[in-house]
Amino acid sequence: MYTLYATPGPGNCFKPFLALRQLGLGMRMISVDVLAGEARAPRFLALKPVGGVPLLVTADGTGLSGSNAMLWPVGEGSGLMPQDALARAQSLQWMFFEQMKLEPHISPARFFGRLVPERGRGREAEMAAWRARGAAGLALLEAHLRGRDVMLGDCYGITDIAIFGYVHVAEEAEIDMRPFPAIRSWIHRVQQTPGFVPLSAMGEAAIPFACKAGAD
Ligand SMILES: N[C@@H](CCC(=O)N[C@@H](CS)C(=O)NCC(=O)O)C(=O)O
Repeated sequence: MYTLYATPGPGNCFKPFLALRQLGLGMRMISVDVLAGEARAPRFLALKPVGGVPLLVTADGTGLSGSNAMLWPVGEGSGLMPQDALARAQSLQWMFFEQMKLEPHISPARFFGRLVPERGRGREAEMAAWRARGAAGLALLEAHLRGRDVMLGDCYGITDIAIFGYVHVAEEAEIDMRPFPAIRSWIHRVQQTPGFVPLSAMGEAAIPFACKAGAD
């Protein structure tokens, strides 16, 4: 049984959630209110010293940071895993790409533009820069996905999940997706994979962090 500390909303939190759901693995989700500062509260930092969500705690009590890193133990032994050393290296290559070229730009543009617009006021220049950098990353992804059904090899897997987390909500960051037809088709294919659940499903069965134990 895994415990996932996450906020329903961020693509980073959705990645392990989607993988756990698609594999039918036991999961208890604790909802952390990042806007209220819960991901920086002493009680949370005792679990994850670097702060922030998501945090995945394995059955033996090991805490894991890094949404893409979480996909490895969750996927191990399943058909979602890249099979050989080269494929694993390629998977890591795309996960690092996601954390450098996509997530740091799509995430804040979506957060300040769509999710919490009152915090985005006065940040128009930054927003434009995030959108431009996000679009530049998506152009590289578009070139990779042209002529492919999935990110790597012939099978949907953890690399697709890592990339999907933010790419499927790039429109919510007000990034124009019209120049990226291969990405749009791939998003549709991911949404048809067995056991797929949308990001909105994260709110359904979550236990609020504030109710899990005593107040700080
Ligand atoms: N690289 C990390 C990024 C984690 C991250 O930036 N988390 C954000 C939400 S997406 C957060 O918790 N922000 C609030 C905070 O750090 O207090 C990952 O992939 O998990």
